[in-house]
Parts: sequence; structure tokens; C-alpha cells
Amino acid sequence: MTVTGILPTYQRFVNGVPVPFSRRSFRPREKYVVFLVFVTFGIVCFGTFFFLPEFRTGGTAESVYKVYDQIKRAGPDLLIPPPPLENIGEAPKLLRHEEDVKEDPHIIGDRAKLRAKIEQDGELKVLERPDVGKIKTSSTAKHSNLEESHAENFVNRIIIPAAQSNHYPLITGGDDDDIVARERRDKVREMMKHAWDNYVRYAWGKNELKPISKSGHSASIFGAMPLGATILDGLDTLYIMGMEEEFKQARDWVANELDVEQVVSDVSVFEVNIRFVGGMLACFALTGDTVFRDKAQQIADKLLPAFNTPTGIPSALVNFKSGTSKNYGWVNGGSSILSEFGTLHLEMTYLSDVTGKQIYRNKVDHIRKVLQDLDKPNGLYPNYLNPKTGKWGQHHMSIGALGDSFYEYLLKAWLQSNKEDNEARQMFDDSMAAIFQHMLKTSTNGLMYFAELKFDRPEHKMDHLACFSGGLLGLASKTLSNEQSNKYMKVAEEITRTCHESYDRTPTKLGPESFRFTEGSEARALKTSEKYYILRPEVIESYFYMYRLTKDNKYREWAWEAVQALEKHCRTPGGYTGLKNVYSEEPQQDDVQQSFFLAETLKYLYLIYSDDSLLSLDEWVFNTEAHPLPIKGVNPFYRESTH
Ligand code: DMJ
Repeated sequence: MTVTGILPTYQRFVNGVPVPFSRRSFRPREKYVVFLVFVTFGIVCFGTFFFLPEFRTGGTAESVYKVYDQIKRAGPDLLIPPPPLENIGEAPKLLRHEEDVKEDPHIIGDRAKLRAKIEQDGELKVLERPDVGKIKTSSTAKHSNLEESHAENFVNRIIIPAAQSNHYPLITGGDDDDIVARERRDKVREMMKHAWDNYVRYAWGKNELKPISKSGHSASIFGAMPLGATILDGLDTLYIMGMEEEFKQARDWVANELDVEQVVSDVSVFEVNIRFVGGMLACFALTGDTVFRDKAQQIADKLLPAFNTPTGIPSALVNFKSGTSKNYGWVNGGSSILSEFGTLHLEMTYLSDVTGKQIYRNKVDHIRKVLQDLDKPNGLYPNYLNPKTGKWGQHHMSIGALGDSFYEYLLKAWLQSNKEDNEARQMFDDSMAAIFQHMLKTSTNGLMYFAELKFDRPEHKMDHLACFSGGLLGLASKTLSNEQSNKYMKVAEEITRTCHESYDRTPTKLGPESFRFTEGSEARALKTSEKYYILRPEVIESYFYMYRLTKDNKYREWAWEAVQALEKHCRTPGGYTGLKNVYSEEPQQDDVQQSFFLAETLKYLYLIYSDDSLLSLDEWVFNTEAHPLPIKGVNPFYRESTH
């Protein structure tokens, strides 16, 4: 074949000898073929226009312009896909193309939703962008006073539908202007990767990791079954940190491997709710992937038999298989525990809203009513309540173990409801007034702390668990201006300072499980049984809230001290471990990587070095396991069910 022009011609031979090419025009058959090619091309080109839906519904040039305009509004990457990840750079910059333009992550999320919708519909039709104009943007969210900003926060109710699993909105970003903060955040992300990769390598599907033994670990709270606690608890942290591959792997495990029907042993209602139901609901809110909502519902359904007590106050343990439930044998008089039955409200309320089933909300509303109707000794809530008689057990009060998150959920139920659940806020304020009066103390050397009460007798001891209260009181102060707000902020600052002291007064710079205040010893553990540190988050949690609320850089510095201490004493080649004695120069390690280290400790560290746009406190409320749940009425990711 020789090529002499646009069309190919063929060399001809006579008796094997090439005949010189001399013809200048096409034969009739060739002309016919050319004609047919042009006609077909013309039909395809013009026909396409007439099949566009906009043309079918009327209008011509105007409709074409409308489609163009809608594409333009939705953004160019609808049609021009973002660069592949391997071209973007190293892992921490996974979502660089979004971050560079400093866009509001919600707007970016809407774009992802539009992409998903286009694919679902299978044709290019009207591309209406949801009206998120009244949602705060990254820049307006910065340095906001939560109370002032609340008024601006009204937004039309938007329902963002479930997305396909490969079209998640991007709730990442949050790059701080400060380069030190950005570097520190990268470091925290690397810590998460180390914790996660080792869990995947040595304990995949088990509840937790033993980083030194390099095997799976399970605490009794999860029953005897491997339920993938670290996966369920850690998923949203992976998502928020932009660890897409890891998130996808974990999501697929939830979708394909997690089978709650297999669980034949007793599990803790409280722990399953805050870690698993909370974790799944946060992932549903963040991504819209219905796998997470459905798993949350399946798990919550398994908890429901625990509420079948004479008072409706749930028991502590439930057997997923048989539905039988009971309380811990060690609790005096068979009581249920305040911090356990009082820490269900956020998850159950939200679950009702996203499933359209009222049963979950009814259960926790009933608990609220029982509590409202009870007499409170000195306005305080004892840690124990008998679910059969409806009477308080021993009059022990604490804002640490056995009490803590009950108080947290009073404030946060009010926040989650967009400040409509005033009963919850009132209960919070009343309980804090009583706690301030009877349990708030100041040491000889001026450290403020919350003592515990045993029948009116104070025990001058504060748990690490109680250190969440600094952040909580800061949040209470900034979300409502009233006669208590100044006091709340003052106590928030002082309690957070005391908790920092409990870390600073150890050679490891990590704090003990409990610390005491006596003559000559303040903010230090005295008993051997109080000296351990199990990677708990509460002190860092308060640093996070206090930094967000006050912008005082000391909280970022204190958090960095904790990062360095974790790296020095808790990091091992196989993951992160707790310590048996924080007062030892060379502390022994306990060989457990708790799931809340990934869910909470690392998440709060990551967020403290992010700017306010990443999970704005105006739009999200963290459950007690640091799983972010959307605030109703102001957060378009609420995804309330329409039926
Ligand atoms: C977490 O599971 C939750 O924060 C809970 O409310 C109390 N303690 C642990 C972590 O310390």
C-alpha cells in the first residue's frame, strides 16, 4: 500500500510487474464509500444534539447554554477528573488538588455528590447544586465565637442523599496557616498510619492489637468475639486524615465481614454504642454510604433487649444471640451505671433520624424522663441506679469513672439538637451548679480539681477520665452566654491546667490513671494501681477544645509534649502500647493498643493542628468516643431520613 494523499491507494501489478500509478480521480465505488462515511458522520453529530434532554424539553440555544452554565457552576472537575493520586505527591498530600484552592470542604462534598448523581442517572440532566450558601465557609468558620455564629447558622434544610461508596465527599483539608502546625499534623498522621498498619498486619479483624506480642487482643467489654473494634472505632479517623486506601479496605471489611449475628457472648451496651454505633453513624454522616447506617442499625437492634427492664433503664451487658441482659456482678445491688445508661442519647437520637424509626429515640427519651422524675441528693446524680426499683444505689458521685460522659451528653444533646433540647441544657447547668458547689476544690498550691464524693465525704482524687471536663466546660461557656459562662471558662482553663500538671509531674510526661491532692503531693498518683497510662485521650481532648475555643497556643504546645512522650515511651515497631507506671524512667509497657487511641487520641491531636474548617464545632458534635455527629438543622450532612 502507498500513501499519496488523504485516502490510501493501492499499487497495481501486471504479470508481477508494478504498474506506474497514474490515475488522478476515484472510481464510482470509492466515491460512494466516501459519501456514505460523510453522511454517517453528519447524522451522528447533529443527532446527538437532538437527543440531549434539554432539547427534548424545549428551547434550543438557550438550553445548550443552560447545560453549559450548570456544568460551569458545578466545577470543571466534573468533566475533567482530578489527577491520579500517584501524581499528587506523598501520602499526607493525598487531596492536594482540593486543598490548594482552599475550598470549603462542604462545597467540595456537594460536587462529589453531583458526580455520584450523574453516574446514577446515567445521563447528563439538570445539575442543580444544593444551596449550601449559608453554611459557613472555611474562612468564616475560622476563629468563630460559637455563640455569635449560631445566629448566622440557619440554613435551609438540605437532605444529602446516600452516595456510592466510591464517591464520598471530601471532609478533609483543614491545613493551618502555620507551618509548624502543618508539620505537626503530618507527624500525627504518620502515627495513625503506624498504628493502623500494624493492626492490619498483626490483628486484622480482631478487636485490638498487642503491639509487642504482634497479635490480636480482646478486652471483656467486647465479649469473646473478634468484632474488629479497631476498624469500627478507627474508620472515621482514617477518613478525616484522608487515608483513602486504608479507609476503603476497612469499609469493605465492614460491608463484607462484620456479622453481628455471630456474636454469642455478652458485650457492653455502652462500649458497643459509643464505639461501634457511634463510629458507623459518623462514617454514614461523613460519606453518605448506607452500609454504615445499616450496620449502625443492625448493631443498635442487638442492644435493644438491654432496655427490657422494669424501669427501662438498660442493663450494662447484653448477649447479642440470646438477647438476655444483666448488670456487672461487682456493682453493689445490681445497679446500672450512670455514665453507661446516660451515654446513649446522641447515637440513638441520630439513628432514629437517619432511619426514620422512632424506637431508638423513644428508649433514650424514656431514660431522660426517669432521671428527671428522680430526687437528686443535693442536686447531684449518684453513679448507680437500680434498673428494677428505679432507686439510686450507693451515693457515690464522680465526674470521672462511672459518671463522666453522662454530663457530657447533657450538653451535647442540646448542641446536637441545634440548641432546641433545652431540657438537656437545663439539666447540664443544674448538675454543674451542684458539682461546682460540692465537688470543685482548689489545692493548697492553687490547682483546681474535681473531687469525688462518697456519701457526702470528698475523696481528693481525680481520674484521667475526668480531664475531659476542661474541654466540655469550655464548650458550655462558648455556646451560651449566661451568668455561668464566665465561670465555666475559668474552671475549664484551670482544670485543663491541672490535667497538664498531672502529665508534667511525671518523668515520662504522660499522666497517670488517677491523681490525688494531699498535703505535700498534688496532681500525682499515690497508689501503684493508679500509675498506669493506657493511651487515653481525655487530657488531649481538652487541649483540642480549649485551643479551638481560645486560640491560646499553649494548648498546641502541651499537645506536642504529649506527642513527643508517646513517641518516646509508647511507640514500638509493632504499634503503640500503654505504660504500667508513668513515674518510672524506663516504664514497662502493657502491650495493648487501645481502639480509642485511633478513634480519639490521634484524632484530637490531628484536629488540634488543623484549622477550624475541619469538623467545625458549629456543625459537628463529637460523641464521647470522638466520633463526629452532625448538628441538626445546620449541617447538610445530617442526612435525615425522608420517610
Ligand atoms: C473512651 O472509650 C470514651 O472516651 C469513654 O467515654 C471513656 N473512656 C474511653 C477512653 O479513655
